[in-house]
Amino acid sequence: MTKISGGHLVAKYLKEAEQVTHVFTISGGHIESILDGLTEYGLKTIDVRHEQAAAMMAHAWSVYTNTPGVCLVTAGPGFTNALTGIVNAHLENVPLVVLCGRHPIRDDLKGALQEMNQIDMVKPVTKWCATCYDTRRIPEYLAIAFRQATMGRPGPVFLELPPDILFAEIDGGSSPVVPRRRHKTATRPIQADLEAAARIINAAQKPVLLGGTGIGLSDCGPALKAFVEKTGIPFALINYGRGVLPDDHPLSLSEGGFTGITSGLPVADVIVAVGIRFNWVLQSGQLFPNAKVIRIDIDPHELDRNQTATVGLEGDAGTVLDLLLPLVDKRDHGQWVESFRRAYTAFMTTELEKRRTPSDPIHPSRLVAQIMEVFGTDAYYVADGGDTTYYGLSGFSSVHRAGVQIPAGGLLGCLGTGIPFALAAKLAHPDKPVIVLNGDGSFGFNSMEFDTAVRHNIPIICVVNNDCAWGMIKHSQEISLGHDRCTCADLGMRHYEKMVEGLGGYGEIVTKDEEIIPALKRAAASGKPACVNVVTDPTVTSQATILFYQSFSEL
Ligand SMILES: Cc1ncc(C[n+]2csc(CCOP(=O)(O)OP(=O)(O)O)c2C)c(N)n1
Repeated sequence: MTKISGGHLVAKYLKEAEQVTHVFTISGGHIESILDGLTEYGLKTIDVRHEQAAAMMAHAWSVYTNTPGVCLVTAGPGFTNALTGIVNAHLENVPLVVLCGRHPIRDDLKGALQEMNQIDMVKPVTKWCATCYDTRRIPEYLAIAFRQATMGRPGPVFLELPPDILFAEIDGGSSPVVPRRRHKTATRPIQADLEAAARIINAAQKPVLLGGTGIGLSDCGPALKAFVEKTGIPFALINYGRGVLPDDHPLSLSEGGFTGITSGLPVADVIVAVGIRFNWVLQSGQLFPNAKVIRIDIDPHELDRNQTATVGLEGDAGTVLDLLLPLVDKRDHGQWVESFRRAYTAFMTTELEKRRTPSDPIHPSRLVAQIMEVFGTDAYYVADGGDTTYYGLSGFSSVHRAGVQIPAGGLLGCLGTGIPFALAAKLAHPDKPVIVLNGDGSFGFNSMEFDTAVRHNIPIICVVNNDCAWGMIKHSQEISLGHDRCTCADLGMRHYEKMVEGLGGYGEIVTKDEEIIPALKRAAASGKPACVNVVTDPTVTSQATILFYQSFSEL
């Protein structure tokens, strides 16, 4: 009978049972057998320059493809470097599968190279973690890992694979790889709760639907469309729910940006919250003190977290919306939608004016508008930074699912996520432009991944919103400590475009408004991974910074 090594068995399982096509990784001796298996079975390896980026790219792959992303890292430092990416996926409920090397079992407690207790360290930030001790059981462990990552409320999982079991060979037939059965959750709310929710929706005068990652992971576009169009409820989608229905849908409130949306919520009388957590982003639910709240979530613990639901409906977002559909009335909330829009349009007047008007020095809002002018809504946008994320979120718009992502604005608030997200977006959608707007500070964390982009020919366009500072921090220090006491907040002018050029990409510096569009067009035409380094007004402070500072000063 033909023999197969543990490492090859891992690759065989990924390919045949899970149809995995891409694995994000950095090599290491402990995992060599898996890497060789990936070659043997024809999986594409995207080898990066820092394991943090491998974890973040695999996380983003889950977001852009709705299939679990896989990252493979070596023992010890490979593991610790990936940890930030794992925590980020944990806080965002993303189905990330982390395969990790480990010191040999036979060397436990001997002081082996890269020996450390990875499991205890990763346990609090994963849905499931384990060590596989038997080559024959590799397919079984992997099946558990994928099930745990994807079923119910998704999350990252961690499987440690020691070299003793990876290099060992077994009879090929003794550990068959069978496709994993996919089960969709069948949890459904009781009928009385569905009817109570429908009564509230049917009586609403000023309802708003807020959708989050649960909508994105449920991928329930048709159910959501049918529900909002029958009930006439205007909606706002954030996080990985963004774009499940396009921003240009007549009932979408996305054009107001998040600040616009929050400005209208205090007068709402009913909030239908679907797959969205009431965390700091929604000010723990305090944004809508006067509303009855219907909360729909796959995790029952979320239904009353931070604010008791008027009615809580446990289940998959799409399934629950389908169940509600026959119970709700056909309504037209046209007047309410218009008054909501008028409220945020007035609120945004200055911002809209800034977008239209050439500026010197360049205003970040104008920069975002010029980027939109070139690439339009048929593109994928990522923003990363502090103030930069505020401008990106309010100015970018896309017709695609997850077409506008602000991964640094998640619960971990993790700078450096932008370039890995953009690379994964381009791998998942090679025929669409992918633009990442980076703060100059956050650019530094994963900018070496431009080497990955060049080696693998992943032509993203990175626009650096270069204010020569850790802007959000600098501006909050200016407000709280004074202009003369800012600490660790300045970066100075750096030619990031030359760095990208040095790595084999395309680079340009821009200092004048009229240069922005031609530079972006040349960057796109180069067909290379590109960096357009735009020097922007260092004095501009975003609304987000002011709110952020206020939230601390109120402590
Ligand atoms: C990994 C990480 N380190 C530090 C911070 C703290 N932090 C939040 S905003 C910010 C400044 C971001 O500066 P930049 O990326 O240049 O964007 P800007 O605010 O200038 O748009 C920092 C350092 C963080 N959120 N994440």
